[in-house]
Amino acid sequence: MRRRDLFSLAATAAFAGCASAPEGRSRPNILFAISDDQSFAHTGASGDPVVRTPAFDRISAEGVRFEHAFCNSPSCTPSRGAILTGQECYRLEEGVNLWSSLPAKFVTYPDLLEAAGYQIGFTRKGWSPGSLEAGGRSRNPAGPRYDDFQTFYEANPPGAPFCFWFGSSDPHRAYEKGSGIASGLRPEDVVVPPFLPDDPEVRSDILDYYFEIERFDRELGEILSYLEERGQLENTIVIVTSDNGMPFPRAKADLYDYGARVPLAVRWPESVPGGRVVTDFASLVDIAPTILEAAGIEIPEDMTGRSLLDLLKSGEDGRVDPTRDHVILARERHTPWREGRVGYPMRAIRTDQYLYIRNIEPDRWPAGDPPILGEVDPSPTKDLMRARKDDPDFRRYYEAAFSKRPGEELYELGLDPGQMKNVADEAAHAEIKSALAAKLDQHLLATSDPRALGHPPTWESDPHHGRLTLEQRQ
Ligand SMILES: [Ca+2]
Repeated sequence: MRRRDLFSLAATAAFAGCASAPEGRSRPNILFAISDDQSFAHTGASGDPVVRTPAFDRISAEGVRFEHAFCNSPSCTPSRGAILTGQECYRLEEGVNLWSSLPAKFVTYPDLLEAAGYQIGFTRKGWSPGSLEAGGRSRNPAGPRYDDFQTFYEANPPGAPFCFWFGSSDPHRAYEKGSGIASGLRPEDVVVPPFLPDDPEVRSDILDYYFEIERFDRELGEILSYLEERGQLENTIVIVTSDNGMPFPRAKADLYDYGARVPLAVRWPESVPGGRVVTDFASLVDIAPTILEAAGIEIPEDMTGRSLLDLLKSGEDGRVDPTRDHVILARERHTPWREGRVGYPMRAIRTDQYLYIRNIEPDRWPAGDPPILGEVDPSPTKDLMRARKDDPDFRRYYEAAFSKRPGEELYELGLDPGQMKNVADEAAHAEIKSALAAKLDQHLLATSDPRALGHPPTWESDPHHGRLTLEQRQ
């Protein structure tokens, strides 16, 4: 626990154990809705001209939308582990890897809410993928599993506060090819990100991804309507985000914006003035302490995330807290499609103007060994980029996604928002590069990253609990 005096601890414990908060106000419900592989840019509220996300847009319009929200690691398991524990993925031992375990000693925010009298549950994709048993757990770290939100809600005693995790598997691949166009979405309206070739195949693939984002959003809308009909929506903190970015080359599993920057909006009309857009940097590590503070529960000392509650309550737009001017990103082993089944360790710092990435093992292939390049999910876009890699119009995109990278990368975002021109070796940027590296190291040391502390991690040899079939990665 944080070092606070005994009176404070006792008061908090008493509050947490009560059926209702002081002054007769009931404790807020929590609805955490998380899509799977959705980049920051792909919501209506953030300005995408094609994808339709009325439920996300409503949460944004009636709450706070974060312009600079980032997952901690752009890979399902470590991202979800960081959300649930409020700790950076490299603090979670084996939990830093995809298809790993989350050792039971790591307390999650649903556990703490349950101990304080909350009804907790999740549906579909909670902490995942990985092995519960290998972590010494008998249930998902997100709580008991339910078929859907309605079943969970109806099983609860009337009036009991709840905390529910709605984990959609959209827009994770595989997609039904052509589903986006078949649903009426227009390929000519797609904004192709600057790191992908502008080709009809890519545009159609992006529309299939949008089709699934829209499905997630519709289901979120149904849950919001259900709560509204029961008079519960106003006392529910609704948080909507994603675990990592779009499943395309140079996006998911990479630390560039389309891999690590995610949508995030929070609505809580009782306490949070709505209609705001904030530019403060928020990490999904901050979600757990935010929820605990809103519920009046003491934040454990080993939660390294910082509560967003003051910011949410501030009523201000733009940069509310000047210290929230950067975020730290990390990755270890996503898929092990390399000789020796090792990962591709990276750390990064993202500020308003720069993205600085440190590739710890630059002799390895970032997207996995050729020719499988198994770090990148199979897709029509990946197939196209591989098939036409010798075409001058495609070569640079192929190189950016699949080739080896130097030990350091630096992107100047004002000139290069697509993060395609590495200026790490340019003398003009030497000073800022070293300042960013120092700031990154400071954070890694302060949060006990084993790599920063010089403790040889076992991550490279930790078990992979999933199946590894070649067909899955081609
Ligand atoms: Ca994911």
